[in-house]
Amino acid sequence: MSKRIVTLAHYYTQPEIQQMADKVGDSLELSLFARESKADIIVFAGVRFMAETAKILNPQAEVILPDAGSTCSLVTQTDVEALRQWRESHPDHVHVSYINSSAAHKALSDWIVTSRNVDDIIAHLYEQGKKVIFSPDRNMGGYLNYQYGYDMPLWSAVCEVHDKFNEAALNEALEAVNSKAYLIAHPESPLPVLKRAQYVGSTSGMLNWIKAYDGAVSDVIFVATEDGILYNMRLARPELDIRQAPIYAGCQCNSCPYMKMNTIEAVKRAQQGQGTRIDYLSQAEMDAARLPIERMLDFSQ
Ligand code: CIZ
Ligand code: SF4
Repeated sequence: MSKRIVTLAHYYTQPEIQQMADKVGDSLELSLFARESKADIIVFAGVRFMAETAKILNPQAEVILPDAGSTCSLVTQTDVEALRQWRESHPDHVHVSYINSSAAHKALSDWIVTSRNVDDIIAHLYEQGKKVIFSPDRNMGGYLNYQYGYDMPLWSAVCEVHDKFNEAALNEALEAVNSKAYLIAHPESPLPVLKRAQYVGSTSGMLNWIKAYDGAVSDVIFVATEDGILYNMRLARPELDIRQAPIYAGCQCNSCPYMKMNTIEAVKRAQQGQGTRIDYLSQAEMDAARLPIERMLDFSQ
């Protein structure tokens, strides 16, 4: 019997890759899809931590990452041994980690969160009187501390893509618009940018915001996130003036180099069984990483 193959693509991959996929989504949607999938082979056109999450949630499946180099700066900026020590230096805190983290990192966490459920999960922990440490994204953690008055100690890694959005360039771009201008932003962006935003939310949250937009079509909507999602936004609302937020004056050109390693050729090769197999995680590591992910999925249901 031939093997069943399913191809998943993240919103940040190029449009041609998204068109080749059986399912397109953000990291949470793709993880949930991978967990329920009956496929023998999952080709994950995304980055390594996402493919690892799929393997952890569906260990029966063979998970293939098209390009071995598709990492994420939140992962490469985090030394897992240093993280272990940081966690041990806060023995009375709950360790909440963003899903953009390696399997080894997740295995050192009490809860995993995504940008969609992070507000609710941390509020739930504070309501229970818990103390929380947050890793790895210091922009996201800093925004939560600012927004809700928390005092979470933060790990210090950033998304090298979102961290580039720049307040001064943004102010200039907003002022240059004659009609009304909006800003929607992903919480991986720097705090001064987030403070200017009308909406701060996850990849899917921003897409839904665009879908529900009922203002004038002459308005300009700036989006502070990776450029891949603009394709889906324009597909959903072609009549709107949607622009990527600038990273310096005149440059609306911010994309994730790791996501873009998913070329058409690499994805086609992966569909033929070639690429990086996520087969290097030990059973113990997968079991330890699954616990905090399942905790999040149970909470979100
Ligand atoms: O990798 C990222 O920056 C994001 C926002 C992923 C996701 O889908 O939430
Ligand atoms: Fe990582 Fe940023 Fe790329 Fe997302 S956009 S995969 S957080 S480097």
